[in-house]
Amino acid sequence: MQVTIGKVLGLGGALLGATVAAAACENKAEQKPGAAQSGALGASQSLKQLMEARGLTEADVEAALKTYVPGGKHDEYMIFASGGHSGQVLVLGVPSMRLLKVIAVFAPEPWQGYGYGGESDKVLAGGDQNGKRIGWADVHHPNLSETKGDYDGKFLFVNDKANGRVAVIDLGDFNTKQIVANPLVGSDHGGAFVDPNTEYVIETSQYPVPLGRDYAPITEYKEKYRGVAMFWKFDREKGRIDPAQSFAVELPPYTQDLADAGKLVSDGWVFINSFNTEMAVGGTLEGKPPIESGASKNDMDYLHILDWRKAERLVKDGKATTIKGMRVLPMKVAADEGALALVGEPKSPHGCDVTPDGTGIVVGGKLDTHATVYEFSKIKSLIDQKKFEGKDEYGIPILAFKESIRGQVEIGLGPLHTVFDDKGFAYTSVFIESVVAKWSMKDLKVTEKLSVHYNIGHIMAAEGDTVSPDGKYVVAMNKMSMDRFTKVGPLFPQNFQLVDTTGEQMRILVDAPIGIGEPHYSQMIKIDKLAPHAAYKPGENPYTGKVDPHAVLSPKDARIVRNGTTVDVYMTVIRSHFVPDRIEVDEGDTVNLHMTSLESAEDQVHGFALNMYDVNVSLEPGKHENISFKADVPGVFPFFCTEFCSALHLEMAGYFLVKPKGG
Ligand code: RUQ
Ligand code: CUA
Repeated sequence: MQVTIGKVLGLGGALLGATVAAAACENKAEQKPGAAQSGALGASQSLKQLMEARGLTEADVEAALKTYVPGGKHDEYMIFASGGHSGQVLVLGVPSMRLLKVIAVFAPEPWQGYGYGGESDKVLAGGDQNGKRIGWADVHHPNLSETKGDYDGKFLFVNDKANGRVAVIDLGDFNTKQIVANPLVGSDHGGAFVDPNTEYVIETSQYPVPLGRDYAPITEYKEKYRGVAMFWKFDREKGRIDPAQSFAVELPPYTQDLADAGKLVSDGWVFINSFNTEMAVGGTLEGKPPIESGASKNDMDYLHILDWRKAERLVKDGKATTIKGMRVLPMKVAADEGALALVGEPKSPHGCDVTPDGTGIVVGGKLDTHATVYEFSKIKSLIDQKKFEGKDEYGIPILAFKESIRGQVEIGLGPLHTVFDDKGFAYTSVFIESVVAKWSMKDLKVTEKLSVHYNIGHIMAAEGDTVSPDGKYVVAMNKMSMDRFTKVGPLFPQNFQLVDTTGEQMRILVDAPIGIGEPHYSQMIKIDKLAPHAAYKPGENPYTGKVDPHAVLSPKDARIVRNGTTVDVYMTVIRSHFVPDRIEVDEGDTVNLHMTSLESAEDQVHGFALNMYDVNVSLEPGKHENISFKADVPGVFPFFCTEFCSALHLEMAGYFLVKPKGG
């Protein structure tokens, strides 16, 4: 007997025969009512019986076969997904959708020892604003570094929409190495995306403010409030953003939204959409319309078209002014020199996505039923000919909408973001309708709609932002899950759905609830492009990439050195002891702990936690950590390892004693 499995088993070879032989089907034993659920786990059941017992359809079994990855086998792709308000980045495997890691980025994370006294504190401090620690972030759009328009697997950049910051994650150790705070504005949205060779990490603002965030009355919104496009210079050698080489371009206060960099033919350009070109400023208590309705009056907002290479040249030629230490190219200069133009875009647009060949820019209209496809060559020739329809009140030239587009796709209610496959199809997330709309880029016609669950925001495709997307998978990133999962209280999980796009029809393969929210964008990279290291070099400081000057490479070198009221402790860490394991200081001393893990075996991790002083670091093999604090609380404080590293893990401990003043 055989159980026929649906014909569309498209993905990759062996799994995909049209039938699955159910060898155990000779077992004719009748299912007893009530025995169904326990029977479902029995080893000798036939596939058909298992399906019946668990209430699974053939489509379910097909989805399971396409996505099940046994322990010990690895996934084909990796997803880097925004962790939303958690401030972190989620790493998932595809097709299993297993959660592999949560990378600590903008918020402290105890397991990774991120933000609890060690070197990572300096990274978090990079995101301070006005000397204030910002304790959270809203991570929106992770973007992988690119070389020639293809993901190179080296770095990941993410933006904090809430506080206008950008982080750099090194995929050598999946650690956040740098956070930079935008000195000009307090929020961003178009970012953190890169040009095809990652010369710049680009971040465009969201809510306009006076640049530099100084005070100006809201009645002077049009005159004093501004948006900005930041070009953070990325130094690949150092693996860091170089703020001194970075610059910004001033933009009108149009509430810039999403953005994308050109590629291939449009390389060197950036496209930024906007809403609230009405420049509504609210005033609900004063009886004025809320920003929401004020911002929805016009039929058209503006897509901003920016020639960033020209802007870069203008900045180099000294045409920029400096605000809060950042070089800012005035929009008047950018416009007059032909580096900045606008073109209309239908009603409250969202999403701004350049096609893989770089010829088109797709913009969704939240309050429109269309996605508009702009044609880069048309835009370019209008700009070259200086053929403008007029200028906005800031003197920025406006191109004629009709002459700038390839066409419009009738999508449905609430199109947002668009991604691409390898066969000339685009996939647009449609928020209000809760569907993925698949459409042909050749004739701009929708060919299929797939219901997703529910209210999809972003959508993502395998290698979808490169010049050569892979096809195969699309991921719907849904805002709501309603009835999809067991209830966990009034705050429901958000839901990623893995969609198979290889067949004639799209199929949902996995529902993957996400335990933190609200996730926005993600990117999916082929696993073989990543080459993370399994351990650090002995004594390596992960934040310099070098052997730390304070590294202790042998227990023989472990020591405690007092210098006035400063105590330096040079400590080694290996299964299952710390050397030294007794440290005594005087109240008020400054204590510097220098700790090196002498482990070299893969996955042999220790932690170091110190009572009272809020100290906790993770010590992966080879890693060196430096911790500094003032011993301002007298008493006796155990320190101990926080990873179950060996049978004698609990014994991996010591004492930190602080002798009271005058004691
Ligand atoms: S934005 S849906 Cu940053 Cu669309 Cu999230
Ligand atoms: Cu080292 Cu537990």
